[in-house]
Amino acid sequence: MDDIRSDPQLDFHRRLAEQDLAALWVARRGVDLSKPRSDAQPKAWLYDDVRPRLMEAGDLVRAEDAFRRVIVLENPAYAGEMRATNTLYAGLQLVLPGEIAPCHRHSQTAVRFVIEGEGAYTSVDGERTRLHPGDFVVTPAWSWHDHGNQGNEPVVWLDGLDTPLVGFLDTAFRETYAELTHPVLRPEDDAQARYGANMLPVGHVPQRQASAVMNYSYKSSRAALAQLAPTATLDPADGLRLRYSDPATGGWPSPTMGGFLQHLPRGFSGAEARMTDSTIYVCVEGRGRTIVNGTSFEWGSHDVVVVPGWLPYRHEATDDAILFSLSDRPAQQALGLWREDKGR
Ligand code: GTQ
Repeated sequence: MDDIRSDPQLDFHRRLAEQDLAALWVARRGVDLSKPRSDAQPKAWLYDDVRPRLMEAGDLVRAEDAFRRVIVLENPAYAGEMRATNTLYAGLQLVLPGEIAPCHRHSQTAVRFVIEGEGAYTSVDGERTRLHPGDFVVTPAWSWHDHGNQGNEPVVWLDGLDTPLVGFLDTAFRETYAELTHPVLRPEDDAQARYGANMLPVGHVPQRQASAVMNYSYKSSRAALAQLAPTATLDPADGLRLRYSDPATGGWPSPTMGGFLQHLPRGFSGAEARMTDSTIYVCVEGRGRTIVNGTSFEWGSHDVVVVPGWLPYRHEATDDAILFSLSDRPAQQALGLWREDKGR
């Protein structure tokens, strides 16, 4: 009976394919449509393993020639695709003393989290900000930006870009600036004074979908966590977790990517949770592990862990720990798609 039935069906499917058509009930057979299943794999990179490669790159290419001297963190599920998660790109960028990463702009948004080194700046549309370890910096979509290291030690930061998402939407544009650097148009950290002091210029109207401030200093974010930690009510899964916000709107620092800084007290053993946003964690201080879908990833300072969307994760801290993270939650929330499951 089966053969008699399947033969006409096979012929039907072949004829559909010839007309660029397909039968939905066949394509979806056996697929669990009840929840997301990311192709991305949970993955960790230890800084001690990656840093030597980054320094090798420093010997091999100059920042000016490479445009951006970055070692990309590629999810093994997307080999060759420059994706850390389904939607996010991540890389470690090195700028050596005296170097300049030339000015350009693109429709992708970039966020930076400074890993090590003093003496570098980044410039956004002619305003510079000095980078210190732990600073969270936003380079809005289509803003001119260059980076320079005027100090005497290597400076490394994590770049997070929405490149895979922007690519998926076929909205990638890029332009190179005519000069190596953008002219300086405003005093250093002007935005910090105008927007970052819990005040706003009277009549301020946001000019673009990006944070009014460029640089969220580790000094102030870390101080907030330190002040709150002793009395904070901890989230069972995420401990004390704060998000970086645009002071002019209260919203996310960019339409596509959000940033977080969290404190997990020594001995913290988190409840399991899952969220639809895909998250890239960087340990800033302390030690611990994150168990993602049953696999345990140990982390210490500067190590990176990727948690794909909707995979169960839980954090444990063996020392007082500070974790930075970035995710695509703003994009998901803007589209009304974001969900979390904290088992409550
Ligand atoms: O600093 O502008 O890691 O354009 C990848 C692409 C950094 C940047 C990256 C970029 C940049």
